[in-house]
Amino acid sequence: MLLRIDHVGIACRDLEEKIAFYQATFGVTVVSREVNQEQGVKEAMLHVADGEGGGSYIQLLEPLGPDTPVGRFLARRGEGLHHVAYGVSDIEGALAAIGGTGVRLLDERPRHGAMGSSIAFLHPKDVGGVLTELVEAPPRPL
Ligand code: CMX
Ligand code: CO
Repeated sequence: MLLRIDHVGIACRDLEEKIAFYQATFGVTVVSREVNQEQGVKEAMLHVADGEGGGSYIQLLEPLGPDTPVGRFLARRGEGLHHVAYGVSDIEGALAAIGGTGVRLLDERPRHGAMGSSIAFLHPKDVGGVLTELVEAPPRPL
């Protein structure tokens, strides 16, 4: 069901500062910057590698305010690893299969993610304490 690790999501207070750190330290490049109002974040995707199902990225996340998922996370735990995202080829099928195992779905239907992807989250309490995201990449242009 899982194609690859699509990205790791990292919560930070200052997006530009963390982008500069990742570029200087790991030589990775920003391939997308977006504001996602629905998710309450300003974010950047930094490219790590390409795989068969699509790329792998570091997703840096700055909250748009304190009353957002990443804002609450920063207040409670401080900066650091926020979630792991796995690539899937059929996100609706994956949600149906995983929901059927009893894991709580935070999104019954996919939402809009970075770079035209479809995303959905699984409850961290049902995944051993790991906030888990599923990502279906957009269809490749012909
Ligand atoms: N990783 C692991 N555990 C987490 C967590 C995280 N990122 N965020 C919260 N938790 C834990 C809390 O510590 C809490 O545990 P305890 O009860 O033991 O203290 C428990 O989950 C419930 O937390 P809560 O009080 O309900 O916290 P929130 O109201 O912040 O909700 C969550 C948590 C996961 C339901 C919410 O953050 C959510 O819906 N996330 C999905 C959307 C999201 O994170 N969007 C931003 C990223 C967008 C992107 O990747 O594109
Ligand atoms: Co993510």
